[in-house]
Amino acid sequence: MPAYNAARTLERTYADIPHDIVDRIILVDDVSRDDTVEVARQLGLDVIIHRQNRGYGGNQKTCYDAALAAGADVVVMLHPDYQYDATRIPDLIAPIQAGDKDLMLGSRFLGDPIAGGMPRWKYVSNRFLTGLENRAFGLHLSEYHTGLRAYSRRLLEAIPYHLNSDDFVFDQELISQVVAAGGLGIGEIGVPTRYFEEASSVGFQRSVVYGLATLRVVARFLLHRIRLRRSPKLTPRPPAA
Ligand SMILES: Nc1nc2c(ncn2[C@@H]2O[C@H](COP(=O)(O)OP(=O)(O)O)[C@@H](O)[C@H]2O)c(=O)[nH]1
Ligand SMILES: [Mg+2]
Repeated sequence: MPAYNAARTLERTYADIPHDIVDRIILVDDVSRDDTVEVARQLGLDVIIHRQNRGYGGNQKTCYDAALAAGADVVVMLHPDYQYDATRIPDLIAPIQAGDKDLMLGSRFLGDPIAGGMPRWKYVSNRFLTGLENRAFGLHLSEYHTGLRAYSRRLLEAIPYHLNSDDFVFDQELISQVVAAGGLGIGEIGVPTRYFEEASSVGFQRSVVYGLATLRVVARFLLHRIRLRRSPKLTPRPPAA
């Protein structure tokens, strides 16, 4: 769980995690201004604290490093803001456990995001970016912007995610890396949409920045694929000896 000011939602999020199949819960705190760390410790989570705020992508880098070091076979990324239904984790990871997929996304767009409270402007921009990314990446996903994802160990070992942005666009860069690597299966399951005050801090201005950064990810991917400009980010790591 990449956490930033999640004290008010962490306990609820934690309670929904299926503890029979999740061996370990790692929370990385990105210098929250609330009691996220205290709540996480009370719940018995493995807490890692950033000394400086690094952003959402920088937070995930620490999360995945820690999960790989802990020996994880399957890694689930879950926002601690109770926006995503953690009870769906078994269904989310089943295709990875079966060896069929390496990346699984919990998609709100297989249901009705507007009925779940997604603001209309977020719905429209999500649809637009998703359409564009599908065409560029040659995929048929229903959304790219979810906060519930699962990865196989071999994916995280192959993808040079440390080279990615420390900001929100990290998530989009990672998907472009998975496509560029080839041979990694991508799938999705439907999850409910939940919007409420604590679940969403990203406003219009940051969303525009995020949208433009996503366009840059797509452009970089296309230039790399037609071999006009090679990107180190999109070059998989060699397997560990
Ligand atoms: N590390 C870090 N995480 C952040 C920051 N801002 C938001 N987040 C996290 O990023 C995730 C998505 O942010 P959120 O406000 O829920 O976005 P939205 O649900 O898409 O509107 C949440 O889990 C937040 O805790 C930040 O400045 N640093
Ligand atoms: Mg949220």
